[in-house]
Amino acid sequence: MKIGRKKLPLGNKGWRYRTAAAGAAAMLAATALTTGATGAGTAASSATTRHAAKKYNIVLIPGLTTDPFYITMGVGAKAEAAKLGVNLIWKGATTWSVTLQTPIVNATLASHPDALLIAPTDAKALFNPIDAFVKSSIPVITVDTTLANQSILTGAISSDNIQGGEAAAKAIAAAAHYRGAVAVINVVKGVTTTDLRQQGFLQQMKKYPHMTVVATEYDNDNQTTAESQARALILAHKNLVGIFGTNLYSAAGAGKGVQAAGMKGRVFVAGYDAEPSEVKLLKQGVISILVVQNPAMEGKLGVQYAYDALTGHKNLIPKKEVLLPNIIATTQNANNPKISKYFYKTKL
Ligand code: T6T
Repeated sequence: MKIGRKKLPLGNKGWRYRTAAAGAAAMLAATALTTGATGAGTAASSATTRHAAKKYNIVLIPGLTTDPFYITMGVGAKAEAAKLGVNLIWKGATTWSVTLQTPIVNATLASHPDALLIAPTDAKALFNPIDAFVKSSIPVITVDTTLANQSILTGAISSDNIQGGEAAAKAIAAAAHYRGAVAVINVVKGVTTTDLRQQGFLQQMKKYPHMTVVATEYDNDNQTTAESQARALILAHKNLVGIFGTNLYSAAGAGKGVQAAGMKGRVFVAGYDAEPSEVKLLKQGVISILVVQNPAMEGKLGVQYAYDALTGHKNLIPKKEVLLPNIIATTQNANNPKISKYFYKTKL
């Protein structure tokens, strides 16, 4: 799957291509960068050259710094930053926490970066801290999670979370022959990505008259909690046939819980993301499907859009949130390099 600068996925509405004018502007910028050293150029290209001479500081604040999903995003962002000649500063809390992320965001504003890329840990609570950047004329682009009110943002990039939730529901339903009880293990309410995944899952489940959703748990992004919740769900619901773990920790915990209870093949796990322990459970058949995202591309596009905003090419940034397609990994295709190349990295 190739997602370049020309072809951009936009929500469920298909793809939007950059216009010829936008493409020409991008080429002009690229030319200006290369011709700048020789001193050639028109007024437009010399303006771009002036911009390019400045080493921009772009800060990336992930949901948490220890999560392979965000680490993979950081890898993509760093590579793009190196290509464009900007500094990428990576900082954040080591756990998913509004209380810990907020002061980091505030301290970042005090350091006056040129642009901010951020995965807000809450759709509403982070609005004011982010708005303070916008009020200081610092462009903000959300990556992965976003704000409930996106009007202040320069750009937003995520995955198709509704589609991912639906795919999880379809996989569990098919494995269980469209009968039985299912449960969701989610992170915490108020997170745009995981709220939408749950929504997609629940709306798809409604289509199966012989299936019921018996519980929705919240693990606060803690794998051990998710594992205990999975074990408790198995004990409480004798007809349980599936669990949907809406992110990496929820899915890995659900898988471990099912494995520990000896319920592999009877309780099907559909999960999100693809760090090594989840991939191992997938290959063992404990997890049936993983909805894998493309965080490296999210990081790459985030840096590109920040650069576009800083170099006078805001017109190149899609106005609507960009939703990247998911990759569906299954026990059967997990060793296929076309799928496994999307599995997450654990080091920046
Ligand atoms: O699933 C990703 C991310 O998309 C979500 O917003 C939060 O959880 C993860 O980082 C995985 O742990």
